Amino acid sequence: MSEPIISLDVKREQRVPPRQALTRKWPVLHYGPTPTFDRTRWTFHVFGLVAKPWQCGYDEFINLPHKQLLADMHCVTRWSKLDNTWEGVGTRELIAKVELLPQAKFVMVHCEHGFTTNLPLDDFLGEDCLFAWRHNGQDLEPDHGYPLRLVVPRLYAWKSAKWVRGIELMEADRAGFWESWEHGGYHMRGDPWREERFR
Ligand SMILES: Nc1nc2c(c(=O)[nH]1)N[C@H]1C(S)=C(S)[C@@H](COP(=O)(O)O)O[C@H]1N2
Ligand SMILES: [Mo]
Repeated sequence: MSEPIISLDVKREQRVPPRQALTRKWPVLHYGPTPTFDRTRWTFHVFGLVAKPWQCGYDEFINLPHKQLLADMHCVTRWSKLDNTWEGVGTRELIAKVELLPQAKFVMVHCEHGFTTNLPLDDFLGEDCLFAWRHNGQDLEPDHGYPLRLVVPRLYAWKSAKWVRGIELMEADRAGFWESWEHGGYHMRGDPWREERFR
């Protein structure tokens, strides 16, 4: 496998965004129960503004070309965990499987139990964004997103959705779970360096 991608945040002189505190432990944070995983029934879907929807099973997904990443993680509840190594499939690698329609500008990430999160397509396609199932050399614990989570290191960690099952390409932005007014009105983009916590 090639050398790990180093997220741009890791190269900053000051690595902790405003009003964040470092943690060495790895907190578990999510809404609802941790889902169970049935490898034979798991599917991943790419749909919305693509020329043709695409889907695959778990073995096919994890056999797409891998990449490694070194990145920091910043939760909007004010903890930051530095120096995580992740292994998985780059978001660009996945998108290469479909033909995006030119109107596609935003992504809705769809997860188990109906959890969703939205982000701009350009952020989703960062070179440091991947769908991961390994962290610091081990398979992820189910609580941290096994069998598959998204990692978008340059946005607050609620965009790094756990237990991902598909993505939807959209023309207009739409609020996901934490972004909805009902669940707090978290920011549509969520850049920790600009403290985009709420909208
Ligand atoms: N499916 C799902 N993914 C989620 C969440 C969630 O509620 N559901 N919470 C997010 C939040 S707020 C954070 S900080 C990170 C935490 O990841 P961790 O539990 O592995 O530390 O997961 C994100 N991914
Ligand atoms: Mo979070």
